Amino acid sequence: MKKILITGGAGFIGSHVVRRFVNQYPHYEIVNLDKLTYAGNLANLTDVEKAPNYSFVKGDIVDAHFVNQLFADHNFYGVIHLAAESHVDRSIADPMAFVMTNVIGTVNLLNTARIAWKDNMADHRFYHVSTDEVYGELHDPSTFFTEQTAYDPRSPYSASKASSDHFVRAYHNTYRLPVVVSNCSNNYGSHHFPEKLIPLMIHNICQNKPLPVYGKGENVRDWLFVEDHARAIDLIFHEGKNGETYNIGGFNEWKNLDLVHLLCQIMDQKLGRAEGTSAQLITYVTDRAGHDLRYAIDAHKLMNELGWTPSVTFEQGLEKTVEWFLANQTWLDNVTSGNYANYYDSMYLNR
Ligand code: NAD
Ligand code: TDX
Repeated sequence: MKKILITGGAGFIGSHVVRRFVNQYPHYEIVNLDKLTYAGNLANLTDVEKAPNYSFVKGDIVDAHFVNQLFADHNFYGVIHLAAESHVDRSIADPMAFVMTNVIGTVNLLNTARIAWKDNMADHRFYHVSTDEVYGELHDPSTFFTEQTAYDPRSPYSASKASSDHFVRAYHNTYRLPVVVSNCSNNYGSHHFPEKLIPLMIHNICQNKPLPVYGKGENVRDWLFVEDHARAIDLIFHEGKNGETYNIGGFNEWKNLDLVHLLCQIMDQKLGRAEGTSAQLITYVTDRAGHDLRYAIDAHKLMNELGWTPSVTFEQGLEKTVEWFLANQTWLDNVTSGNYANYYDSMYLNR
């Protein structure tokens, strides 16, 4: 049994990665390490929590003593590192939380792994999951972010992720730590925390609340279905070349305002409302400070070298996503009221 540590496995993307690895690889033992911040929710993993090859550990990647002890207790073959503070607006309000988890937490994991693996470094793998935001913003509509694009982070969130990416590559160069890095575009799908654009809009449409569009809604994002990201992570973890970076994206660019209109249309149909009802909730609000204009990923390296392609169209992925949110109102109510914080106590402390 190979033991794999997945950090941030109770979050949005992490829970999809944990689910995939637990189900696809019964011969791996998956250890999910998560601090359970506001964004971490064990209810994201109810379908796999009793699997014999899955276990959960509550802890903070910033705590060096704790991380050292975890590596001493388990002989990890590999790490898939997703734990992070992930919301740009929160990084503007509280940058230090992003420095602590995204930078210090990542360096803690790197340090511990290099010491634990020093006698047989080549037999291991450290996978760092990162974002397209490290490349900055694009203005010319014909350009895309490639793996060669120079870093130009412009928000505290992207600066902290860029810093962590640099540390990961520095550990590869300096200590020969066997790393792979991926930089992915905006994800969407089930279990997405409703502070991010798509789940926030779905939630507010259901509740008949205003739909806050920042600025004029002209900023462009490149959207990828979260299960396709998890599939790419699986492929890169197993077949990616040591020391390499892979960009992941869906070639699926949308202006925010167009996307919100599309969601309003889908939701009107699903909720049996007259066409145009939900769009009346659109409200223009003050723009995000330093709001990046456009992100767009060139994913050709991943497609050509490892044979990855997205499995669903945006229409299919969005349909599945909306249906999941409508069928899981309790999940949405719990995360918006904070009730899920009690879930850990009932599942893990009282049994
Ligand atoms: P998320 O905010 O939904 O989940 C983050 C998880 O990390 C949570 O479960 C949280 O409890 C945990 N965590 C936070 N601080 C921790 C700490 N100090 N110690 C241990 N656990 C901690 O984030 P997400 O959207 O699932 O993103 C996961 C990763 O993917 C992040 O590294 C993010 O930068 C990257 N990413 C996200 C997107 C996206 O669109 N969401 C796109 C590209 C890359
Ligand atoms: O209420 C809103 N109104 C609005 O217009 C929110 C929450 C967002 N927006 C805009 C800002 C962005 O242009 O929508 C776009 C998407 O915003 P977010 O969902 O906050 O995502 P973004 O800032 O693009 O970052 C996301 O993609 C890359 C993730 O949150 C990051 O973790 C990931 O690395």
